[in-house]
Amino acid sequence: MSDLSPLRLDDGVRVLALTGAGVSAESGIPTFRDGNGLWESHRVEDVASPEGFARDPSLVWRFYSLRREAAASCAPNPGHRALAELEARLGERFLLATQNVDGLHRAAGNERLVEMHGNLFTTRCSGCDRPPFRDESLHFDAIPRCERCGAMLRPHIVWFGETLDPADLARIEDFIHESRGHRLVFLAAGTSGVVYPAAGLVEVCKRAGAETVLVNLEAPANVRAFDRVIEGRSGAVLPALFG
Ligand code: BJW
Ligand code: ZN
Repeated sequence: MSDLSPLRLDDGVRVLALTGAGVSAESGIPTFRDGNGLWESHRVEDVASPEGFARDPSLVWRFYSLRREAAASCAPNPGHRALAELEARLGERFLLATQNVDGLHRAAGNERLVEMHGNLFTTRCSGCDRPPFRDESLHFDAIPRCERCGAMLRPHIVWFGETLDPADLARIEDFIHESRGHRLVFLAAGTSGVVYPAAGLVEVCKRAGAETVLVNLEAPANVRAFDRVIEGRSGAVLPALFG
């Protein structure tokens, strides 16, 4: 049994949290790499990449429409709520970087939030620079088109091989940089540590002098970079950790 003693959250501590699919698993949203990691026999890379979209945009829209439909009926779990409470407690000494696109952290109340891989309920145009917009619509038949330029619309998601928004990365880097001279805790939860640049944040934080803590069901790829590893469900461990 892992040590569940609470994190020392003394005055001045800063916390950078990184979450992955495991944190939403207890809300009923499937993870990417547990099980066989396939969706209807397609590899994730084939439906979540620019090449996949160019090859078969209707398949990609079907994948994201099913995900929109499923996520719309899910609610935050105690792991999400614990992170929202931690933000309420620490204010600007807290930042949450999530790889999840389901919007559940915002639904739980987190506002100091960077959605590194985009958002499931946001769409953008693949042809013009019209700003991304909130969109809950489902597309199982026709591929949606931009009203302004006629090009295909696409989910506002960071696919494999695409770069993350530089402003999002800068916000995370600035938070780490501003933590110099303070106690910094890097807390990762529910992520397999294989997708970069998120998987590299633990090393960046260590170089900045952070204590590194991991909450995960099983040891992920980058487990050795963590000072403290708590194996367990985030919905049970996170509330205990901030107790
Ligand atoms: C629980 C639990 C419970 C279960 N409680 N735990 C450096 C080295 C090698 C490769 C690269 C590199 N830098 C960049 C790359 C290329 C690539 C990459 O990382 N590839 C690797 C796979 C090798 N990265 C990119 O392409 C990124 N772009 C980029 O870096 O641009 C510059 C560049 C381009 C090209 C080359 C080089 C540089 C973009 C990555 C975007 C990823 N997008 C996806 C899909 C879209 C989102 C969507 O449709 O929803 O995002 S991939 C998919 O994986 C998704 C996730 O956000 C992401 C991470 O997965 P996550 O969250 O870790 O989930 P799982 O399922 O893997 O793990 C869940 C974990 O939870 C498990 O460990 C469970 O045990 C645990 N768990 N229940 C606690 N209750
Ligand atoms: Zn357009």
